[in-house]
Amino acid sequence: MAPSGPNPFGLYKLVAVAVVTLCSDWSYASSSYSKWQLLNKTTSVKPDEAACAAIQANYTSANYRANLPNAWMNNQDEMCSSVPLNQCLLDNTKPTDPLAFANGAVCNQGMIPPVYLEVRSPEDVIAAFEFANCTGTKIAIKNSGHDYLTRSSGVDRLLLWMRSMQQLSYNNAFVPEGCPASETNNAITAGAGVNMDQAFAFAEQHDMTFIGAYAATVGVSGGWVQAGGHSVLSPVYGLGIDRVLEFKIVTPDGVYRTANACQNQDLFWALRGGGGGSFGVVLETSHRVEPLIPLVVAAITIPATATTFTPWFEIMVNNSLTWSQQGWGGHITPSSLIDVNPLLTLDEAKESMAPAVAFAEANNGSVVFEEYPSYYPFYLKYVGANELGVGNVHIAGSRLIPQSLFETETGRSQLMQYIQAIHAQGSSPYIPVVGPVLYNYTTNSTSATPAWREALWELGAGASWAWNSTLSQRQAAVAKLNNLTSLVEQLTPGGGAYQNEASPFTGDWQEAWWGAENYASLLAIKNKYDPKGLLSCYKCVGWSAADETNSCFAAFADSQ
Ligand SMILES: Cc1cc2nc3c(=O)[nH]c(=O)nc-3n(C[C@H](O)[C@H](O)[C@H](O)COP(=O)(O)OP(=O)(O)OC[C@H]3O[C@@H](n4cnc5c(N)ncnc54)[C@H](O)[C@@H]3O)c2cc1C
Ligand SMILES: *[C@@H]1O[C@H](CO)[C@@H](O)[C@H](O)[C@H]1NC(C)=O
Ligand SMILES: *[C@@H]1O[C@H](CO)[C@@H](O)[C@H](O)[C@H]1NC(C)=O
Ligand SMILES: *[C@@H]1O[C@H](CO)[C@@H](O)[C@H](O)[C@H]1NC(C)=O
Ligand SMILES: *[C@@H]1O[C@H](CO)[C@@H](O)[C@H](O)[C@H]1NC(C)=O
Ligand SMILES: *[C@@H]1O[C@H](CO)[C@@H](O)[C@H](O)[C@H]1NC(C)=O
Ligand SMILES: *[C@@H]1O[C@H](CO)[C@@H](O)[C@H](O)[C@H]1NC(C)=O
Ligand SMILES: *[C@@H]1O[C@H](CO)[C@@H](O)[C@H](O)[C@H]1NC(C)=O
Ligand SMILES: *[C@@H]1O[C@H](CO)[C@@H](O)[C@H](O)[C@H]1NC(C)=O
Ligand SMILES: CC(=O)N[C@H]1CO[C@H](CO)[C@@H](O)[C@@H]1O
Repeated sequence: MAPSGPNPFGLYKLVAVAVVTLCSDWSYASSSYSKWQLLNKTTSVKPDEAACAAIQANYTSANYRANLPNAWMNNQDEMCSSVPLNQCLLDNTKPTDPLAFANGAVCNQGMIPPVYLEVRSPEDVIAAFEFANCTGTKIAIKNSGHDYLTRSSGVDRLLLWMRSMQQLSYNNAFVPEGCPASETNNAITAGAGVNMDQAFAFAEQHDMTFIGAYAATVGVSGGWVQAGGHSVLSPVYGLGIDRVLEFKIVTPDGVYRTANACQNQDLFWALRGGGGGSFGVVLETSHRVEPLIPLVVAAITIPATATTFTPWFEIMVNNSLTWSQQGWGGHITPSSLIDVNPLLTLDEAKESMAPAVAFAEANNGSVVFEEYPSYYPFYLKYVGANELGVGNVHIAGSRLIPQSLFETETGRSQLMQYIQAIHAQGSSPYIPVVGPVLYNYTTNSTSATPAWREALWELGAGASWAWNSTLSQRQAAVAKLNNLTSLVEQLTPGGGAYQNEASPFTGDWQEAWWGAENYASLLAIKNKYDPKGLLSCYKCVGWSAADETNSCFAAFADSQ
């Protein structure tokens, strides 16, 4: 087998695309497409040793994976989790381990689409939708490949790869097309292939701040901004969905549209929280940016031990409400708190964090307070060093935790019990403190779950399984995750979850990720622009029980 990317099977590139008007014109392309699919079983080729070595050396590099059409960050997007033989992975703990590729090791296509199209213009997307409409092929859209829920890959889909859409511009008098000329904004407009690292650097060059994710290679225009989009600055400056001003998009009916507050408003609302890969292919997004923001950073670490776990988290739970109201945002782990604050002075910051500092000092921890003139140098020092690892299976499983739980002693003690339950299962709590607590939200301006507007923390536990695990090992990991998910759901009745980082096995996903009312409106908008369901992804708007049965998570459905 010939590796041509981290999935050693690779995938085939669709080169020339012409805009045609009759379905019969697609019959040749359609028959070639089925030939490509068949190649997965019949082709045996000589290994390209240099290509294999490069993949092995970079197997756990997010940057390497972000630049390939056939690599995703987490293995569940590449393997078919329900069918352990339907995958083609290396041993991520040791990518040179021959167990993965020698002596009859399996190499199957998994969830990786057999064919991709590198999108360079709206016309490419229009042609792809015609092909899909005429041949019944479903389309998947991939940008950076960070999705935890397998929504940017898919068995037998035609993959549209967005990474080549690299334009970036800054406008200090941006007016969304068709809006009153008086409504000007500082805005950055990014092509669909631009990632966070590029937007952060570009904004800084223009003395501006882009409010973005805590990861260098998450995309600016894809699943992040279309589903929610949190930042450590969200407590003060809001979510990605709050800050986006305009989308340029090709909808599945083949029309290139502009969606903003003044035209295609239904689509604009749906794209602000409805989720990626659902309403069309976004070619470009424009985002409100802020002037350079001076920040205070608190980086407090402790050597985590069996005895520090509970008192450390008690301090976090007891103080988080006050901290958020003072403008802090960041991440908490059993051994660290790394927070930024754009509102406090250095002295105020030290006073505010005193309980955590005292605990760290009493437990051999380290305490650093720093002032930065802007976000970018903070990003360079802290984000790369604290990013989550990739190249493995990582299933997310979080829920949004409302401020109200932190307000009462009962609520705080319930939260502590849940955090201890995560610990007891051998997992580590995942806690981005990113609720838009101080952001002045306009009612129903976005379609994500209204639970965001009450949220202080995102909290949860993930799940994982080894690259070569058996189905029963995978099912056991999902059963543990489901137990934790039901506990946190009981803690937050009527609440919600951030779809991008929620458990894929959430039972009432429509309710949890959007709320019943938003879901009904989103479904109507989906049916208006994509009546044939040419775009279909796992638990995206319009997903059905029949789709579930055919999905690569089917073997986990009955454990919900
Ligand atoms: C290491 C890591 C760190 C993360 N950090 C954060 C964080 O700090 N804040 C946060 O909010 N989230 C974070 N996430 C979650 C992240 O927001 C989601 O994984 C998100 O879906 C990534 O979007 P993407 O476009 O980069 O990825 P992809 O996997 O390429 O796409 C995700 C979804 O968007 C769709 N999509 C992509 N491009 C387009 C397009 N041009 N038009 C239409 N649909 C499109 C895809 O079809 C898919 O449904 C993180 C995830 C990882 C793995
Ligand atoms: C891949 O890994 C090799 C060896 O570590 C390194 O020299 C090379 O720069 C990497 N390539 C990419 C594209 O990251
Ligand atoms: C979609 O496909 C149908 C046949 O299923 C065809 O009649 C119609 O013209 C196609 N529409 C477009 C926009 O290609
Ligand atoms: C929110 O706005 C959308 C889009 O305009 C609309 O379809 C929906 O009905 C609104 N929901 C509520 C509760 O007002
Ligand atoms: C946290 O607050 C509770 C009361 O709500 C108190 O019992 C506990 O001692 C506090 N813990 C710490 C470490 O401050
Ligand atoms: C701190 O470290 C010292 C030296 O390693 C050790 O003797 C001491 O017990 C530690 N204290 C705590 C509270 O962990
Ligand atoms: C919040 O928005 C409302 C209406 O848009 C405005 O009247 C109010 O002053 C704003 N509050 C803050 C703190 O910006
Ligand atoms: C899976 O791979 C590991 C090495 O990463 C190996 O030790 C283990 O035996 C393998 N398990 C199975 C079931 O093959
Ligand atoms: C899940 O919880 C149930 C009931 O609380 C328990 O019986 C079961 O063993 C748990 N399963 C796992 C995998 O932890
Ligand atoms: C393992 C695998 O994915 N095999 C697929 C190869 O392509 C054919 C034709 O589409 C499928 O039927 C197989 O399932």
